[in-house]
Amino acid sequence: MTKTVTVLENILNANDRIAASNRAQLDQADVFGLNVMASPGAGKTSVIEKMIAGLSQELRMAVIEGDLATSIDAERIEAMGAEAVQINTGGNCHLDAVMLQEALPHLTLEAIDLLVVENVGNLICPSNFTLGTHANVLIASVPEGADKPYKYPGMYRGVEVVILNKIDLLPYVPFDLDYFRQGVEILNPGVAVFPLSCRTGEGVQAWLDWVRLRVTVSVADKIPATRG
Ligand SMILES: Nc1nc2c(ncn2[C@@H]2O[C@H](COP(=O)(O)OP(=O)(O)O)[C@@H](O)[C@H]2O)c(=O)[nH]1
Ligand SMILES: [Mg+2]
Repeated sequence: MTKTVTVLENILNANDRIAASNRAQLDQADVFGLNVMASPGAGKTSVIEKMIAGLSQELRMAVIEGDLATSIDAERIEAMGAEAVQINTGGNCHLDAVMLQEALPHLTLEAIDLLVVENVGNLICPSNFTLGTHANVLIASVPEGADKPYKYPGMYRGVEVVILNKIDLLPYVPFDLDYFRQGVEILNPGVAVFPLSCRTGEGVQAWLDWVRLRVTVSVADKIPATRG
């Protein structure tokens, strides 16, 4: 009789267990973790740079950068004045919970309120691997085309927020915003969508407001209720 080995399922179960332990570490230190996913070049690092510029007066931020190779993005983050840890996946197309587990000891979690994880640029694999962060963000961008929600449903289903970056290019690049929004809404009803431009700054404030609120609510959730 043929034996079937469910390798992928076992890998994902093991990943989830480590993700749970990562989450426990973050919770213990009152750190809110954000997993930022997108295709290469959509503007992940640019959005994180805007977050550092706009939020670091109020929130202590650190960034974990996931890339196949190089520390180019970590250097960009450090140039903005935030602490950065680079993970090189050596060919892997996504971060997984073990990689985050190995990166966390390089940070002083007690000195951080918001940990942003820039995942490897890819619209398929990262959505299959939980990291232990508290929210998943997907950054789409105008030049990629409005059909991406329909083509990459797994990614669009598994996120709490969708950013549409590079709206400064809308006058120059064909992009049907309604078609895009419809696709997002079908896959992920009610998901927050933030159209913005890192280039002009348009829409960035609304995104920063969401982050600020989300971090505050998360911390407030953990404060034990007082008895009257
Ligand atoms: N026109 C335009 N270009 C942008 C915008 N945001 C980022 N870019 C450019 O897009 C390219 C990729 O950005 P980057 O943040 O490195 O993307 P990542 O690979 O997803 O981290 C860079 O050349 C950025 O300058 C934007 O809002 N408008
Ligand atoms: Mg980047």
